[in-house]
Amino acid sequence: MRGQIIGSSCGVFKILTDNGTFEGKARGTLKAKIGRLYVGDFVEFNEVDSVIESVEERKSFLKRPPISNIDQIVVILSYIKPEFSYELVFKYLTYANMNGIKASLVVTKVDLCENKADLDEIEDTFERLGIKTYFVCNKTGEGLKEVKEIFKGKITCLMGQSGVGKSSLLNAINDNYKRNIGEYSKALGRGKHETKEVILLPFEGGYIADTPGFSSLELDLYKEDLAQYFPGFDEYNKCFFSNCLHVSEKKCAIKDKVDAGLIPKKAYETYLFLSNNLLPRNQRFSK
Ligand SMILES: Nc1nc2c(ncn2[C@@H]2O[C@H](COP(=O)(O)OP(=O)(O)O)[C@@H](O)[C@H]2O)c(=O)[nH]1
Ligand SMILES: [Mg+2]
Ligand SMILES: [Zn+2]
Repeated sequence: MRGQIIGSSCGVFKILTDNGTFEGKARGTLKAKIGRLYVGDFVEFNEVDSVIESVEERKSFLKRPPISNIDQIVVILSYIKPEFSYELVFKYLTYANMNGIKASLVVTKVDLCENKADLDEIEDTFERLGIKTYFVCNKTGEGLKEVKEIFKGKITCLMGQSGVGKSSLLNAINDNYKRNIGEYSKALGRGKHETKEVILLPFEGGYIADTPGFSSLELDLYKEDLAQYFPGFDEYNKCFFSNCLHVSEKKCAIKDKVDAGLIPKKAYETYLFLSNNLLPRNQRFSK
């Protein structure tokens, strides 16, 4: 019987089928053949032996958080606690592009914002890159109606550091989820009692994945390849020098677009920062 893995714990998978939810392991020979199974995998489940016999080809796959077959990523950051970071958003969006997955942005804890201009700047920056931003307060429910719309009928992966309010947002849109909420702790710099596993929660014809937060995300990219995946850069990536890194080269189409106001300054500054932290392809010869 066909089903989808919606949870996993120590090698035991939770599989949702048309006949209900089952628990089972992967057949040994399957593990040897294809390696790990992931939340999101569509599988053939054998109810008699309670084992997964086979896995369908994955439509998409993310390494971090480990999940397959998602349709979209919703990047979540809080306005504060932990503080909003353009660098982190651009990293997540670049990561989404590297995996060919569409992304949107949710900013939580807007109730703690005393400077609305900050929110306007966030909205404007990402709107110009074709990315919609939603502002929410999980405590009052403000802004959640719009966010719910994007979840309908899709498999969505929530992505964000711990403490930003992923679990709170899920509880606010459906109080049956009963996700554990962590205290954001300044001492630890992260939320406590955080979500430990990837889990798919059914929502209006789709699923939403609650995922453990991670504080750092390393982009597995060479410096030369960043612009190809950086949000909003690809369409303008037609510089005079074919190996242009868009830093100080002449006749750079990206820099022209920044000057013309077509690429937001924040985006370009963040590009330079991220680029600075990536190694060039030939670096192994340079030292
Ligand atoms: N003021 C405020 N606090 C929030 C909001 N959303 C979440 N929190 C708090 O942030 C902390 C971390 O929330 P949690 O949902 O566990 O974050 P997660 O680690 O991303 O799942 C908890 O103390 C929540 O009560 C919000 O919109 N406004
Ligand atoms: Mg959580
Ligand atoms: Zn250039």
